[in-house]
Amino acid sequence: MRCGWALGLAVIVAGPVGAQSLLDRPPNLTGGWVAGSGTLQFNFVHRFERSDPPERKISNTPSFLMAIGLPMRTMVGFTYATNSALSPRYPNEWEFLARMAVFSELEGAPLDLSVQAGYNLSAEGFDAEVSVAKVLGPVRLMAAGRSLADPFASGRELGAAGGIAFRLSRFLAIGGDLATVFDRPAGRLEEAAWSAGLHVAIPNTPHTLSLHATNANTATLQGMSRGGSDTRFGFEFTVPVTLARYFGSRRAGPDSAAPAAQAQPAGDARVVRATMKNLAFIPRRLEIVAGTTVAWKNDDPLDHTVIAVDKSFDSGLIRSGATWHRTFTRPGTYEITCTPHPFMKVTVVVKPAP
Ligand SMILES: [Cu+2]
Repeated sequence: MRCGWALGLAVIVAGPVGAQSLLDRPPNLTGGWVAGSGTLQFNFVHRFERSDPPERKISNTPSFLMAIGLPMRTMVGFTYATNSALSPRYPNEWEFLARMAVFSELEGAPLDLSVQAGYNLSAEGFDAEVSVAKVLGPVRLMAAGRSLADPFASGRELGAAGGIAFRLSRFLAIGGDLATVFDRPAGRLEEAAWSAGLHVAIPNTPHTLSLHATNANTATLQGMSRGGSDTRFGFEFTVPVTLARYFGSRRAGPDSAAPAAQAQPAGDARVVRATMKNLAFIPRRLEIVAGTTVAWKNDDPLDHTVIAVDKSFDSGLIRSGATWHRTFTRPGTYEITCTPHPFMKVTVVVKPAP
């Protein structure tokens, strides 16, 4: 199949679970997700391929991503794949990467824009990607442009990718993508890369699971851009580990990229909307005037609470998808946390009404 100029249309599922959720992206696109600040992210991709008869040998291709979320919506880490076919005689593929979500729809930008740069030891060169994503109802659309080191020569290759994911429910999404490099040298066996998957959020956990089919091999930028002639079946499992809970909780502090939300201008509707997402209150600091109602929506696939540290109020369990309101009538500073996740913190500063 020759897909010379095929340029994917990228779409993935919009959703409550957040950027590192597999419900927000198809199997071979990152969607520009970054781990939350202070979160160690471990993603495990495992793919299987069966050889022709009579052997029918099953070959496994695992890719492990280990990354740490930093402030400013930045993440650094590596992907390691043990059965890479990217470069002859180099089955252990390492990619060291840094990714930044420059603009985020969650924080008011019209779309998500992310950049990634890294070095692939197997291709012996630098790879980079710029990706955009846009949520349209239950759909998240995504497109990416890539500049890749050529693992067979000293040149560079430009590529593009796109995908679609569609949110069927809070716990279920389907997604697919297409990626290719342009001007592939004649005689190269590789094809456009494709994937299709069913993605599940495991209820009451921060984990998501992808069950998918693809002709791509490893989960590096290189691996996701190059398809083969065989279809592989596999899964991905995501494990965010919130390190912030093991360090002084105060240090989790306001995310410098997330300005404190301001109270609505005076009027009847003094309601400030906030969310609980990716095991964090967003925003982490609210400044309001007395009489303002804060509406916290639980956008995670698990239950949270909104409880004052001094126990002066307690929402009780707020189910996934539910919203809880509280009107703050007395000026003061309220330190708030979540009972099952005490590392979640939000500060509400209530100023006297003018
Ligand atoms: Cu919680």
